[in-house]
Amino acid sequence: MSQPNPQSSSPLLDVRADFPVLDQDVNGKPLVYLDSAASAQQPRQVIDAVADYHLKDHANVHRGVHTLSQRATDAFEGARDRIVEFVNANSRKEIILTAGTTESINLVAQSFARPRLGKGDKILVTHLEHHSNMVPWQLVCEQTGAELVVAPIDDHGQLMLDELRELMTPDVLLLAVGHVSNALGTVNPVKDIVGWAKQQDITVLVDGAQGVPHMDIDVQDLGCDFYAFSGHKMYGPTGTGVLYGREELLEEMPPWQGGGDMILEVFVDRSVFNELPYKFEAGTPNIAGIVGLGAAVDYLRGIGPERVAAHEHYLLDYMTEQLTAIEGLKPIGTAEHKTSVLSFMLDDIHPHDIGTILDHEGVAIRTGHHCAMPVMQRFGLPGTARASLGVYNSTDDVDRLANALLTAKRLFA
Ligand code: 7TS
Repeated sequence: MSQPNPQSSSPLLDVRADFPVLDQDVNGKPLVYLDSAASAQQPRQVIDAVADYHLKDHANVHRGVHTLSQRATDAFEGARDRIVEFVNANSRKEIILTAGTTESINLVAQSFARPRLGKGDKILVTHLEHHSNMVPWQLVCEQTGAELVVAPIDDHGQLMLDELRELMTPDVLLLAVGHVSNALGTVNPVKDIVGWAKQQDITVLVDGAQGVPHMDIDVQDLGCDFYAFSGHKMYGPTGTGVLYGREELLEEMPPWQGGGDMILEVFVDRSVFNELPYKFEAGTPNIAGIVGLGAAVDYLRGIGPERVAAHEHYLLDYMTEQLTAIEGLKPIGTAEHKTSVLSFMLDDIHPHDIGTILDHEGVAIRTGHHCAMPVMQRFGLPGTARASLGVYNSTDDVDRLANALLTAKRLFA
């Protein structure tokens, strides 16, 4: 891995060379990738770990006595061990390997919430949520007759904490709250929020899809019951993810999918389920992907979450300064605590047109509703342009973005 220059006091990392995909021209210009909130690129270390697995070790896991199956199992379970340490879970029983944040949240909705919910009960979410932390709760409320309650946000895109606390009533079974808003970059004070919810005996799920890649996560310190995240936003492969759950709750929950691996014994009329965490991992998993996720954990820990955060905070400040200096550029989401995301409008140019012009300049950003339509509705917008940062970005990338936006302005003048 590239190391920082020890002489330099700049918090900026210099790891771009670890990411082979960034070494290319797009539309005749060197690629600037500012869409890591949608999916981060993978370092060579992750790509090599996946390739090595395919080249040398592939077999099914937990099934064979033969050497390859044992190697595959060791690699797969080794990734779980790394994740236990990475988020400071109590044990490997608390780390369920999934296909991503979306699957992790659906698991909790169907296995934890559904059996417990009925008419008169509530699920509490916020107006800041990604669809993945909204729709599964809508579905389970429809299935059970429970009510979905939505905590408001203010004009800066921050949770209105007094209102949120007032909504924490005894009939709320579970609060589902994002750690960081993917659409606006707002960092929520989840530790405080969990503390308030716990006073009311409310179970808390944190959607950490945008938390894990950007800061040190300690689930025991946060005190949450569930924490969900995706591999591909933390420099790992797509189709991988994690559900951390407190062991006591996971023990009580029924399996949510049936199949191989999640059982100890099967008779034609009944089954005995496997122990944690396997009870929630039916069928052959994404073994290669999870091996890559383990390598992504090593990669992030190799840099250090504090250094990742310092790099991204510095760059976000720089990007906010450079972009807000452009006449007609309006940032959307101006929370006091933000990380790695800048959503904006430019004059009255449609965000998709901005995205297209930027692509011609070799600059990749996301435009649209960012799978957070309620956030857009709150601001009365169909969508925004969104630049999001990762460990490989630099002030040069931000300068290229700013210049491309000036080009867009000229074209639409
Ligand atoms: N929660 C948050 C906060 C997210 O940002 C995303 C994906 C998800 C959940 C879903 O993750 P998945 O890996 O299961 O799909 N966010 C985005 C985004 O901002 N642009 O594209 C996907």
